[in-house]
Amino acid sequence: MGYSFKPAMCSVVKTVVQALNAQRLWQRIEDLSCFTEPARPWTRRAFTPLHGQSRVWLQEQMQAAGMEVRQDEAGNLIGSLRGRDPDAPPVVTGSHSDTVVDGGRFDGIVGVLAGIELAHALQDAGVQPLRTFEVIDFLSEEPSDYGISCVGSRALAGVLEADMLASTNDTGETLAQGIARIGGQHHKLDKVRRLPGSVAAFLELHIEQGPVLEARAIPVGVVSHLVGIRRVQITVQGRPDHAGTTPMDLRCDALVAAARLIDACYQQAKALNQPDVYVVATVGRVDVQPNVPNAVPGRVEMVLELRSDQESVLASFPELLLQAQEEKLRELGVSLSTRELSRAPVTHCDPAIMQLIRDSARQCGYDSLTLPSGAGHDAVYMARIAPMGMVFVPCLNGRSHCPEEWLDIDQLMAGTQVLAASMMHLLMQ
Ligand code: HGY
Ligand code: MN
Ligand code: MN
Repeated sequence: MGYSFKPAMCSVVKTVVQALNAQRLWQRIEDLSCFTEPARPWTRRAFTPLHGQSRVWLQEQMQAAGMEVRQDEAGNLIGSLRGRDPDAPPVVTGSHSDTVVDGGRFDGIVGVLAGIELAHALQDAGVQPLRTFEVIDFLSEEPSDYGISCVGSRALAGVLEADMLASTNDTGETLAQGIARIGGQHHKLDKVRRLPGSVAAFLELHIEQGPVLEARAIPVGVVSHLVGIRRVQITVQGRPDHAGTTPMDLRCDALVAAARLIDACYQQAKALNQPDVYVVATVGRVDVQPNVPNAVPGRVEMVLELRSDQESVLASFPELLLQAQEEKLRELGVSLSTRELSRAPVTHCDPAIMQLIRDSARQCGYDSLTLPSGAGHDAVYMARIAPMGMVFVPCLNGRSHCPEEWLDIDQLMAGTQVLAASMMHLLMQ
């Protein structure tokens, strides 16, 4: 999609950007952060009653901003402001309001609330754009308890596959049942699917979740591409035994084997990094059975998460790792099985949208920096159906997925103004 800066537009863009209300936006950040597990701020997991309650509040905020609100069959909460031309494909923004466990108050949340703030500013300024404007709170961007992330945006892109819907959480409930439990209809996902061309453009505002913008003291990031992410479940099958009576050389200790695999994974990822090759590998989830002090661990289930900007690394890393460790694991008397949970390719942002964000940042008086995203986002799936761009804002010490996650109101407003200006240029042509 092309666009051009037209002076006449700039005056309308300026009117709407000036109608953005920092206090109203910041109050919404604070109000939404109240929906957390009290003992673990900030934890608001998708598919929980707490997330459901926060969605009721979010719906009220979208309505207060003049939006019509619905939940689609995949559990996405969608606010829309009708444009003058109902037939023109909408311009969409959004992100996610669910968190990781012990997460922050800004990851995902700033993108949803900044979108609502733009709708509110349009209403306050009495501006009805040519195109319909949509704000989406995507369901479960964070890896859900079923092991699947970006549930709502995958559904919208038509890639929430049957095997994913059959994935289960610890209670044995499937993702499909979880979607039904929160009011979705997993057997009607065809109604959710948006075809390429049905959305004019998608933009997402997000905290960088990394250190670059803060270190360079630049207020706005223009994302160039997002790393590919591959998640593989590895099951190490040993033999549970009495911890006191089983001699060391007769054990099949699944956790010792898993520990060796995890260290090998760490070393392999470190070795692959080059100035122009980004590779990170993490085993952040480990379930040990029977997980008691006086029994030799008989079974370990863990998730290897790999991220890289190189498709060749994404394609081969787990296989190379297991191949290299095969002999050592055999000596430990354990067996391995793997199951691919998900795989997202390296995703490039639309060059015209990137330039629009740069131009909008300049129009709003901000320097910007082009940089990649090491984090995954719903924008990866929206890029399958529309020209996509992302606006980053700095976060304190580059930290995220932790309670220390923070950005200040001015940093948030800079990103919101640039998102709003960029969206306005797209909404008006
Ligand atoms: O894990 C991620 O990259 C994102 O923050 N959910
Ligand atoms: Mn996250
Ligand atoms: Mn996020």
